[in-house]
Amino acid sequence: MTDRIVVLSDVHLGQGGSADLFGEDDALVAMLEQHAADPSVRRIVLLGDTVELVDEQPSRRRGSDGSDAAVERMSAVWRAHPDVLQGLRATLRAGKFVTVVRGNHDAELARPAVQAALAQTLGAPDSHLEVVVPWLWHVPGLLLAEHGHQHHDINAFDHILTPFTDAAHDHVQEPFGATLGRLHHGGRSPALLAATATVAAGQEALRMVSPHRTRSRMLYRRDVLPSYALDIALPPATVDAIDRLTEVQPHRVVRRLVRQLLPPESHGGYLPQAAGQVAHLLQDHAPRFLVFGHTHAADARPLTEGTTYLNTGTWCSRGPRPGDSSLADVTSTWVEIDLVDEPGHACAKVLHWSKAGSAELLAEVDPSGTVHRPGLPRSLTTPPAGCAAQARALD
Ligand SMILES: [Mn+2]
Repeated sequence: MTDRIVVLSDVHLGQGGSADLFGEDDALVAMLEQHAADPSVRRIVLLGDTVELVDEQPSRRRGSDGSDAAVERMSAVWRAHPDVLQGLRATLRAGKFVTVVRGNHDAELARPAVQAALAQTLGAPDSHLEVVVPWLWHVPGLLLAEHGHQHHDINAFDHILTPFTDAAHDHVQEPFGATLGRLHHGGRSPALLAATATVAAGQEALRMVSPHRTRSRMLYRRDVLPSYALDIALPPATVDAIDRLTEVQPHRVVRRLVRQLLPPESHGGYLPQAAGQVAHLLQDHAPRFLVFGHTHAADARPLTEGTTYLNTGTWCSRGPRPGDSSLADVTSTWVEIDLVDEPGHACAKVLHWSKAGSAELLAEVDPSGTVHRPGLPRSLTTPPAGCAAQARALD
């Protein structure tokens, strides 16, 4: 029988109200119900940014507050989306494994109190629930999955496995991207925004070259990464190389900032590019699939011989930027990976949940690694007038 892994990400479940990016409760619940009832499905993976724990309101100070506040934010999320919570509980009750991977918007899941609250809310203790994978989720030969923000120069953490800024672990680092997001929500004039952002980027660049950061990065690589690598069945030298690949340099932050101040453009190409570098670093350990979220651009692209880039896309209202995906620019997407006999011949699909309430195929990866794009699903080929941009991005 087929052993299917379902991966979705970037649900961005918020606290309701106008700032909440998620409004597809009924669709997501229907999609979860379909998978809970499917005997082929073994596991659901929530690949980061599942709950929105970053508050972009300008009134908030930079840096996170205590565990109690983070737990309260998550409780407010479940109060705003009770059906989704019930859908996840029902998935576990149906005997499916559920794995939660941290993203940059739910980095506070690193706090033990927030993890415990999530486990309790979902109905744990339950041996089928895995909270929380801090960075890489590895099934040797088959897949290596991560949220993807470590490859994004404004959203990478200095130490993703221990994202705290103090010894007592009271404060979780906030990536520079969240600071920029807050500036954009502040209602500043373009000129004032540019000036404020430039000052913030200068401060960030100084922080990056500080002796304190240099030393903490060195200690992290020496004391934390090697045992983690063994835990996830990868060679320590490989995990160290992936960590160095994601190390942010000050000039990249400044370059990003300049682009940020210009009109929006396609920017998601960095992730398939980083995936290619990761595949190269993995060498003989390269699995069939490297799976990411974060860019909100559902995708399937061949990387190297035998390894394919997959992106789960998003379920929130902030869809992909034009050109970021080689498929359609749509939301409500996910990835399915089917292990039929051995990992080397696994297949994958990228799917979209249609407005009519059914799964539609966006791309398929066959056992030889060839990516097939069947063309736009019927529900997407006749967009209403004014929505032509939605149907543009097939190559
Ligand atoms: Mn993200």
